[in-house]
Amino acid sequence: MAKRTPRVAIIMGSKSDWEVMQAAEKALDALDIPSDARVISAHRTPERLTRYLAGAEESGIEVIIAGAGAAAHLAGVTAAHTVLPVLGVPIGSSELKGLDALLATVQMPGGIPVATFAIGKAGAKNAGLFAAAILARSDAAIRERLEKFREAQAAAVPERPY
Ligand code: RP5
Repeated sequence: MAKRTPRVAIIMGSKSDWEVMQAAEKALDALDIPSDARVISAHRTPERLTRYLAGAEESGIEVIIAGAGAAAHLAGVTAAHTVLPVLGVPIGSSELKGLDALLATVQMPGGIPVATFAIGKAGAKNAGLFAAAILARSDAAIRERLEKFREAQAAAVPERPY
């Protein structure tokens, strides 16, 4: 079967971030939304970043999820290069366990917004779901799948703790 055009990019500063960022891919897969995962570092591979972003929108990407740890500038630099929505996921890969990445991602000066999610896997999962919510505004099939996901999630919560 032909590979479908990815609508969401999942970029991350290092291969070591994939363990966390897979949660974004998993959330998108569950809603049947094709995504494209790439290792792109804002400081180690700056040219790869500009090249990828220059072609992203034209290739069909509508939302970019960017995960990075430590002095995490990937999401901010990405947002500087595109008007696509950028969802930042701080990763707890450093000695400061993600607090550094959280502050670096969330504290964008006014003018270039990055929507920032929780540190780690919960943040990656929610970034995937949020990307789906953005696409659902103009795609009724995704909206329906998102609503079904919420219903199933609610149904799986037991009413009693015992
Ligand atoms: C950041 O530094 C990456 O996003 C990663 O979280 C962290 C460590 O990267 P590696 O040294 O494991 O490649 O840029």
